[in-house]
Amino acid sequence: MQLHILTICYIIGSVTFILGLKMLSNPLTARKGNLIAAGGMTIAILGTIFLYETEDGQGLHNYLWIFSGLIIGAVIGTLAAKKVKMTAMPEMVSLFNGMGGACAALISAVEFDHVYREYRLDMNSFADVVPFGHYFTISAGAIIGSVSFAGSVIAWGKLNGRIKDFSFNGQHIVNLIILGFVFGVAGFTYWTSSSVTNIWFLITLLSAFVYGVMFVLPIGGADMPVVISLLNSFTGVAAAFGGFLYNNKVMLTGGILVGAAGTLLTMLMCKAMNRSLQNVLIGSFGAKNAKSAAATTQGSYKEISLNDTATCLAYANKVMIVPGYGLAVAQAQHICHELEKNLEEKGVQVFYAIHPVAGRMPGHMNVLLAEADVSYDKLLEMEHANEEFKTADVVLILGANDVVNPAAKSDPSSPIYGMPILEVEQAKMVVVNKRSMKPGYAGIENDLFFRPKTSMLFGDAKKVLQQLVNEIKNV
Ligand code: TAP
Repeated sequence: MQLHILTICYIIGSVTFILGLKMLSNPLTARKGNLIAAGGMTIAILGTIFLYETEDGQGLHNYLWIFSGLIIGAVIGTLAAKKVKMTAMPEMVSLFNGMGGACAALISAVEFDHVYREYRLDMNSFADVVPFGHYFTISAGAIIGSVSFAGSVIAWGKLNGRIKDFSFNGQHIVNLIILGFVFGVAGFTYWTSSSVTNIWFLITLLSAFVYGVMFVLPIGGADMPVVISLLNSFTGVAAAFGGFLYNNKVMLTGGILVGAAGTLLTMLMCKAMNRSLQNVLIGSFGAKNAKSAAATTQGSYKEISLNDTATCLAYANKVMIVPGYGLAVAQAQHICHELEKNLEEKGVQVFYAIHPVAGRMPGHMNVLLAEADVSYDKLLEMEHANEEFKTADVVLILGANDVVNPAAKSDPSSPIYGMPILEVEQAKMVVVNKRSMKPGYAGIENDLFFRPKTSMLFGDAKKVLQQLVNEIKNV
């Protein structure tokens, strides 16, 4: 009977994950979707804690450990989520993803220890007593989980600027050797009759960790979005292996959903960057190229005053706003929405052009603008936006840089070469708001700022937008 109720809990969990994921695809339903999936997850966790029985009819009894872990985790997670600044959200998401990978690796390590003790692996070889399928599930969860954990920690450091891109000649060969070593030791652990199989397993875990670090370190320029999505899918797959190990259906469903969603996102990000996955992982992007591209741009730029910008905006028929990472840094989404409403009151059509990798996490600009209640209909995806620019009078770029950099189309030496960009120059006039002439995430100069159609409006996006709103009221 207990088992049947637990199965129902798992079905509820699985269904709510699918519903939640579906609802997450639209900002209007995303919050509710998140809550529904979290509710389903809570039911599945509580069901497991109170209703799970082993084959010999034993339930879980170590409640002190379980609830201590749950409470500590819940307190840290809640405080971190409440305290985090919106701008630090991408790095926190990366860290949380890494924690998922670490959990999956730990589950595999615990199961390894379980098998090790049960079958006295200090005296027997794994291959003699455990089917290969079971060992494969344990080691795959351990390896993928460790890679995901290590890679996500490096991604976290890169997103908050603490870790710089690092690459050296032949790094990809070194990485392949490390990967070969990981698989080699994992295989050796299964077949060896060594009395220290557990040490070999530990070496597998550690070398997978080193591979995770080495695999993400060299990826620079603007290719991080692809890697972040790939790490998401790794965590999902590692969790699914955990589900297999414990025959836990809800963990399996959750892992498969995250793995599949992460894989789809990786493919979408590759498409957005116009790269193949292989190109991102073993291509030669990074700081070296960034520097050579940075040195090439020359010339002078022209500035525009607040007053002139306000006049151009107020008398335009159609204005396209291009939000970027700087808008999130300035937390200027609310005042941006106010500017949009003021312009519309004056009969100006306003749209937002959304680049798929603008900001620092997938869907960053959508989330940011949804927070300020910007209508979803106003958000145009890149292809649609590139059509609309042709009929726009003014393009107002707010804290975006790489996603409008023409070098992506014209400079084969640029680390962002090949990435589709928002083609803002098709509009009659381009106004760029940023604080200085400093480059964006890819670390390269932007020739757009020096082009005849472009005018620079320097200042923090929030302050500039506030002043623009005031000026427009008087136009
Ligand atoms: P970026 O190219 O990073 O440019 C942002 C610009 O905002 C900077 O040039 C900065 O110039 C300006 N800025 C910063 N704070 C500001 C403020 N308070 N007010 C006004 N401007 C401000 O951003 P993007 O165009 O959105 O491109 C995103 C980049 O990040 C791409 O290279 C992408 O590949 C990468 N990336 C994306 C992701 C995901 S998943 N989306 C993940 C990792 C990396 P100043 O300092 O001069 O103000």
